[in-house]
Amino acid sequence: MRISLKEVTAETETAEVIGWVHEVRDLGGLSFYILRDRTGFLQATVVKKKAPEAVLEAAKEVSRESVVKISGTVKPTEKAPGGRELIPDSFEIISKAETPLPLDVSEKVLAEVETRLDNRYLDARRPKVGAIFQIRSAVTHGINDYFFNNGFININTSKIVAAATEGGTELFPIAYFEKEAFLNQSPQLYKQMMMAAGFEKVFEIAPIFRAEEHNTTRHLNEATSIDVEFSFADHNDAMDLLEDVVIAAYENVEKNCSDEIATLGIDFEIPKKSFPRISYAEAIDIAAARIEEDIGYGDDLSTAAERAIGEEMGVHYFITDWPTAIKPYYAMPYEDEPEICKAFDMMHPRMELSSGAQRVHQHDLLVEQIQSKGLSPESFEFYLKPFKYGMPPHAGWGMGMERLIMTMLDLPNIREAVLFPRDRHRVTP
Ligand code: ATP
Ligand code: AMO
Repeated sequence: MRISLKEVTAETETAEVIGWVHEVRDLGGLSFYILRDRTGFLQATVVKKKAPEAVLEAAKEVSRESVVKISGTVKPTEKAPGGRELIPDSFEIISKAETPLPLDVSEKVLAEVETRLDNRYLDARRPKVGAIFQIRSAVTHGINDYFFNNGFININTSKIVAAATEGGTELFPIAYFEKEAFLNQSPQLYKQMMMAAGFEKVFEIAPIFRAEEHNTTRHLNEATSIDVEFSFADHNDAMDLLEDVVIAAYENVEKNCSDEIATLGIDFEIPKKSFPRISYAEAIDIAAARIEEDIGYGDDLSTAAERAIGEEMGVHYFITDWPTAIKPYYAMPYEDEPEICKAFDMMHPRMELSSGAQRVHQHDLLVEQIQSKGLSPESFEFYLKPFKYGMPPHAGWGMGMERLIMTMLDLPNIREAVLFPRDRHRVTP
């Protein structure tokens, strides 16, 4: 029976394995085949004078990245990776790889990102790339577990919608029979409507679509958003929950991905509660003192400003109490100071990771806020109606999965954190 390469140890007597041929080294009388699967490497050693004829034939014919099935005896040796080698009795080429390869999987230095993404199936064979997606899977698992263990209901909302939710970024229009329709920028309106439905605590991990014009290393046109909404909660509860979810994600990676962390060679530290919280006004003061740029109260935080504040604040921190004017209409203004709202961003020195807020739950105030953003309440009718028939107070946030992974693993480009990125120039593979 086939076992994984990691399961073959120096104590194993015989083994049958299937893997890709990562490297071939022919020393004349001896040849080495470094096999690879998702669990690791194993050296198969063919001694020309001793090997059966059929083994010699297959070994001669095989090319790198072919899939092979080898069975034989295992011997301990200091000279091979993992302290053992496999001496084949049988060597079968299951699927031969053509030469030359579009991308050299064994090369230590990664190729250009475009070449890698064009050949993602080969790129993802590299242990360093595979490790990112094993870790991403553990992050999803840890976050799902956290939500399920804490009474949240998993929901799925439509990605085909009739209106924008997040002002600012552009929408992707789609051909939808006779109607005007778009790809959803955020499940914002739908998760809030489920508060009116009495679901109390909901979450969704799903794609969001944003027609970001520019190609940057932290924007995608299709991203994965971790969205949450819960009732009888304010912005402080939402920030507490966000801290717990981020920590749960890191903890699950630490628990299950020690090999992958070692493969990536990164420092991995679980963030500690509580993340510092500063107001927007304090953040502006920090930025103004540190950067050349002219920056004042009421301005959006530029990338340079975010960096400067990050230097002062450390790895994860919150910026709270934003001017109502620069946050979306659904953010709740303070009763006694309505020009400031109960919105927050969770930051990392490299970028924003999440935005959230306590929401406006009063129908008339919401209409007013929609109008004050220059939007028309008529186009939000389906959203506004639930606010007339018993909408509880509620809060929530959205966090970009790729940005979480990118900052967790110190990846230089957000494209590294998604299997098949969509950007301005890329819709394939
Ligand atoms: P989000 O848009 O999801 O809130 P973000 O990190 O994109 O998150 P923004 O408020 O859009 O945050 O942008 C923060 C700053 O980053 C902007 O002031 C701008 O300087 C820069 N920026 C944002 N989007 C782009 C872009 N598409 N291209 C270049 N720079 C951008
Ligand atoms: P916001 O627009 O800030 O808020 O988005 C939330 C988070 O989603 C991620 N994100 C992106 N990641 C990669 N590429 C993009 N183009 C992109 N756009 C957004 C970021 C960002 O912090 N409805 C609110 C959330 C809420 O209040 O619940 C919203 O969408 O990590």
